[in-house]
Amino acid sequence: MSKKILTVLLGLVLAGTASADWALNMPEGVTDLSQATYDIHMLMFWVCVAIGVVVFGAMIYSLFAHRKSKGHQPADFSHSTSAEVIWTVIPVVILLALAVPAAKLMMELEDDRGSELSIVVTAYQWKWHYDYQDQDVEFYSSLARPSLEARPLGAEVDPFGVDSYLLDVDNPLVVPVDTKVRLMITSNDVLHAWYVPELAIKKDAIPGLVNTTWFRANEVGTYRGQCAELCGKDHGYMPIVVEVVEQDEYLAWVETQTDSAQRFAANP
Ligand SMILES: [Cu+2]
Repeated sequence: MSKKILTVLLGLVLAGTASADWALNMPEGVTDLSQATYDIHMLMFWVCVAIGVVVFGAMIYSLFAHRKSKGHQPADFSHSTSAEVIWTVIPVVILLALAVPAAKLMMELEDDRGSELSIVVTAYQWKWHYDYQDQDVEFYSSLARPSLEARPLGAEVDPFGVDSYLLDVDNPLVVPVDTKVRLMITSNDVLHAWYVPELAIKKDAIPGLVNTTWFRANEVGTYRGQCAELCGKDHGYMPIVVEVVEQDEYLAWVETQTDSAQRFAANP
């Protein structure tokens, strides 16, 4: 029996090492605000750890040091004003100390002034549409073909052989690095949510309403996300891919996009 348990545990450990980018915590991300979000998350985590150590430490110490078998008698008071003041004041002070940096960061997250590029993001069942303002660029972004072909039950394509299975799209969102990008997020049908962890953005896409958010990516790279609001049967099949590229690469990409748009307009 114990051999069986050991085998199961070993299997679990090996399964963990097999998935390379397995992680417990939230990512630090690639924007200043994602780093700030991570830092405040860790600050609150360690405050909670400290509170846990003090509370459970006092409790466990009391249980052992004042146990009945040592001859201790229970106290019989029913009210203590000083204890009530202490257990009210200490949490209030801790909460206020945490609320100040949290509120400051929330305000920064909402401050989309001075953005250099604006993109309207519209969610559909089950894909995304990106419309670059001030540029003649707009396109749909849906699940990439290899994932699409491997998706059905009994498909001939093996999902394990597909790169970034269910996390890849045909047309990624392309943005320049070190640029303040404003996203205006809405929906054409039901509730969706635009969620990219590395950018620290999770914003609801609501029909009839425009939610605004922004990011400035510090690093060139590919950042993946998913729809984060249950939106129907293909909710799990509308991933998000953001390609952050160098400025000149971005301009070249815009050029190709407008070229193909013009060609299509001339000869649909
Ligand atoms: Cu959705």
